[in-house]
Formats: sequence, C-alpha cells, structure tokens
Amino acid sequence: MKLIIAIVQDQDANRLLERLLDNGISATKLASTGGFLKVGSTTLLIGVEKNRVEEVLGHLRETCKARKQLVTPLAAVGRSISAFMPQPVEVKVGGATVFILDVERFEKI
Ligand code: 2BA
Repeated sequence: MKLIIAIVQDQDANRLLERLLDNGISATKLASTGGFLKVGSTTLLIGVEKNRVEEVLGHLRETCKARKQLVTPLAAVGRSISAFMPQPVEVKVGGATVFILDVERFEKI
C-alpha cells in the first residue's frame, strides 16, 4: 500500500475529492498553509493500493491547475526610501505537490 500526500490549492480541492470518491478512493482533507506564500492550501492524505497510484496521479493532473500569484516581498528596514519600494514578483503555484510513501502496515480498528 502507498500513502499519497498531495498539497493542492483550495480552489481545486473539492472537485478533486469528489472525483476520488466517485472512483472509490478514500481521502482525508487537511487544512494547510504554504510556508513561502503563507496562503491557505489543502493537503490530502490518500491511501491506495500500489496499482492505483498512477490512477490517482491522473486525477491530480486533470484536476489541479497551476496558477500565477503576485507576491510583494517585505520591505527592508533602515535604508533609503527608494530601497523600500517593494516590487511584486510573480510566482507559479501548483498544480499539486505530491509525496508518495510506502505504508508499512494499515489497520482499521
Ligand atoms: P508555498 O511554500 O507557499 O509556495 C508557493 C509557491 O512559491 C511554490 O509553488 C513555488 O513556486 C514558490 N516558492 C516556494 N518557495 C520558494 C522560494 N524559497 N523561493 C522562491 N519561490 C518559492 P509550488 O512549488 O507549486 O508549491 C506549492 C506548495 O506546496 C507550497 O506552498 C508548499 O506548501 C508545498 N510544497 C512545495 N514543495 C514542498 C516541499 N519540498 N516540502 C513540503 N511542502 C512543499
């Protein structure tokens, strides 16, 4: 068995969950926050048999879209005014960040 940990954007999460459930794939949804942008995201824990991993990746690819976000870096302190003017930087987020782990043992009690 494998545990797929998928960090996705909130906008894509419900559609992805519905799709997984329609295909008989269980998932747990956790609220998360990206360390860089400090923006809310959704982390899904998806436990599946090894032979269904590619199928799950297919659902992720078809559901999760990459989006661009503008980030304004924090202004420096203690320099001249011109050095304070923060320039927004474009960052591409997603579609999904995925970790696939081996599950040593799985029990439902
Ligand atoms: P965040 O950490 O908020 O990162 C959002 C996006 O900002 C990233 O998109 C990436 O394009 C950019 N970014 C992240 N760190 C950066 C840095 N030090 N300098 C410049 N740009 C940076 P994604 O790569 O698609 O990542 C989306 C979210 O997935 C991340 O949100 C984070 O929550 C998670 N993630 C990505 N890589 C991870 C990893 N190695 N371990 C754990 N979580 C990860």
